[in-house]
Amino acid sequence: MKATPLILSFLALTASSHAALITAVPGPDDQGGMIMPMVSITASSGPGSNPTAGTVNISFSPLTTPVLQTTQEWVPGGWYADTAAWRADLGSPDGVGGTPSANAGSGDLFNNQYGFMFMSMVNMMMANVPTGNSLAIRLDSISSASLQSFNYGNAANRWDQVFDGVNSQVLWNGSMWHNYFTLPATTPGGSYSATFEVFVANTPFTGTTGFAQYDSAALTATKNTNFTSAFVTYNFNVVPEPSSGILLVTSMGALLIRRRRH
Ligand SMILES: [Cu+2]
Repeated sequence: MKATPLILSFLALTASSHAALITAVPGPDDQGGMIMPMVSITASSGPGSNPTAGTVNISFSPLTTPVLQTTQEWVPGGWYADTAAWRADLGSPDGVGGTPSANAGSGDLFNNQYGFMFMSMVNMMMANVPTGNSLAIRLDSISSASLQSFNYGNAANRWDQVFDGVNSQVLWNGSMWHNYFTLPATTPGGSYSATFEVFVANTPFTGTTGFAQYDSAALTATKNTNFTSAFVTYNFNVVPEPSSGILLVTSMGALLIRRRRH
């Protein structure tokens, strides 16, 4: 068997995915599903109450570890509008997956399977967030300064960096919030993590940027020390990218095996 038809078949396979504009950043449904820590408050004043003291709890037992990947890996052939706020970070480099130069970006790896979620179910003995207070999330530690986080809003064309360094924080309105995490395209394979503290802040939520508030009032909000806080660690994996040479050999090998079986 000559190699030429194999190479032609391989080229035909790689060209079969056609480039297309994608109007939303790939989300948990594209990435393998949501993974959500459940935040609640218990208080001696009882479930459903407006408590003056209590404990923040986080229930979290993830079965899988999210993988940060490129847009091309989530949606082969996809690219973003040149005006999309996330295009410069998440867009593929010029020509990759058919990405036009005007729509190109730095090809960051990303994932937003993790989503903070607050519950106040009375029959599960959960109390409410105290009136005039709000929940807050503070970045406690991070394995790499390159692991960045963003608040995304599709309709508002919003892609705002949040948790810009250890001790940076947001106020959170308790709605399910799937903030994005990114790493540069050149990130080596391995494990990455970020640990957050969830606490009750002395400040009401007044945000206009979605479920998270990160204006100066939010960044300087103080803890209501009558409530014990809780911590959660998000773990991520980056799968080392095989060189294109290895990819070619593997694909040709797979083709060869398939042909021999027929
Ligand atoms: Cu969710």
